[in-house]
Amino acid sequence: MAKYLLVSFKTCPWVQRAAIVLREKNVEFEFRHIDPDNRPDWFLAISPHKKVPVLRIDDRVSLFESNAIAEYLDETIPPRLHPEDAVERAVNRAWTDYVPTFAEAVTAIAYAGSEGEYNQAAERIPVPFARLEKALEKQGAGPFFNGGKYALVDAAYAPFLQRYVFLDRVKTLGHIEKFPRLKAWGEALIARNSTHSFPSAEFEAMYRDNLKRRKKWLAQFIDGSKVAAE
Ligand SMILES: N[C@@H](CCC(=O)N[C@@H](CS)C(=O)NCC(=O)O)C(=O)O
Repeated sequence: MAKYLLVSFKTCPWVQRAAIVLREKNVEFEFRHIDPDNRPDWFLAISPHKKVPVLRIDDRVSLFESNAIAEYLDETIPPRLHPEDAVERAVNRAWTDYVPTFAEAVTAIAYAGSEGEYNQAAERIPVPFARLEKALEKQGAGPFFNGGKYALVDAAYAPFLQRYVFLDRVKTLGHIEKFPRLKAWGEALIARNSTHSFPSAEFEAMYRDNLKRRKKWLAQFIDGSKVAAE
């Protein structure tokens, strides 16, 4: 088995996606967390966009972009997480391409500078939620995107469904309750061990600390908000 090093910022959702795929495949890897504000030279030398994740393989090759990393791992290490059927696989890839749009819609509230901007951003969240809810009609009884079998597309959405829950606990949004399939999918992904790089409560606390440090409008609600679940 090759030697894998995953270079990370602790709370990066795109790193989390790559880590999920490694864990789903039971691959041993070194998880190296670096400081976003003080990126070491060895990292700058192997990361073309200076971003995480980077997956370094056998101290020889460096892969970047979480989707490319996930696809590479799926092509090289069993079990295959993409569906066997080519049409189903294409549909999964299409919805995976939608992740950045979904991610931006869910997390924009964390970057809003005023109440007005926050409300505007919050109002946009149901748009991608409704689209995913419709896509999930094909999942049957679930609990995953394609039904019973966990797939690469699940790994791509898990970090952002988790962040919605974190943000909803800081200041109630109440959107996901209107999309029962999406809600159940998110719960199944959050319940899955592979989703977690850190103990849940510790990770949520880290996420909240980041929000506080960012000093945007939402930050004022952190101390009084519901305590993270164990
Ligand atoms: N499209 C990239 C996004 C990666 C990304 O945005 N990573 C963030 C951390 S979560 C980063 O490294 N930001 C540093 C920067 O923009 O300079 C992927 O999927 O890997």
